[in-house]
Amino acid sequence: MNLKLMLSASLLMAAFTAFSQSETKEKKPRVKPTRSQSTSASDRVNQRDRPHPLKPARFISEWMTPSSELKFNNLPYAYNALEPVIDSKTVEIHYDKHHRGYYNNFMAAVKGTELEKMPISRIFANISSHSSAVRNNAGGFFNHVLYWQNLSPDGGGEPSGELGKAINSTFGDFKTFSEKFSEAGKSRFGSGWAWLAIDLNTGELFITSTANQDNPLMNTAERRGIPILALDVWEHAYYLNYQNKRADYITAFWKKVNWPDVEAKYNGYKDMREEMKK
Ligand code: MN3
Repeated sequence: MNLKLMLSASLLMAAFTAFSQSETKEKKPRVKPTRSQSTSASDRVNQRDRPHPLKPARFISEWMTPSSELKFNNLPYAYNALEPVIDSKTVEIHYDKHHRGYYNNFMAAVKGTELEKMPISRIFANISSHSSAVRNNAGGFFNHVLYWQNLSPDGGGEPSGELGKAINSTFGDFKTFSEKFSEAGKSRFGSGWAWLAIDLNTGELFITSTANQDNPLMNTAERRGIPILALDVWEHAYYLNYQNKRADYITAFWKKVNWPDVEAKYNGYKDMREEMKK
């Protein structure tokens, strides 16, 4: 073996060793805990380290943790950050009173029950066998997390990448999609939500709406899917600014949609359909 060859071989070996070590380091905290270990001290540390929600591969794991470990996360922006589309007072009451209330009531509803050790996605998959307190508050908590993440002070425009392509191939073009989605929100009678979701069986995108705090992950939904874009059409989401004019709120909503987040959810969730069915 000549010197040059030896040198490159040892360089290669050093690079490989460094790579293996970084792989080991990276992977260690991600080992899925067994149920009996799920409340250990090290898991609680991992919960505190929960990464930023916009990173889909990591974000997804949040819903795979037992319900008792879910946190009421900070709003990703200031109360006034969505003005003039959604006014500061509405965001404050909506996040700090309504959303927090759902979170607290959900935690209280699962406390001491087997649901405490269940990921919220699994609770949704069997929601028809749970109490209305669990259904309303688990939904209320989860749906609002999506809603806040789906909005951004720098939002608006149109999605690009894989999501943009999927929207065009499913609905024809973005305009047709946004009209159909808006219509789902406008025509929802009473309180509820409009959704863009990934069909749990086919992987196709679809638009749907649900009443109250239901969502498409629930086994009671008329078409089951993983929601990636949520629009809250309860009056508490818009009444201070828009009064009875829900249509105006929906028109303005598009100016604040956080497409990078919706796209990240699409890319992250589309291969998780089997897991979410359980
Ligand atoms: Mn709401």
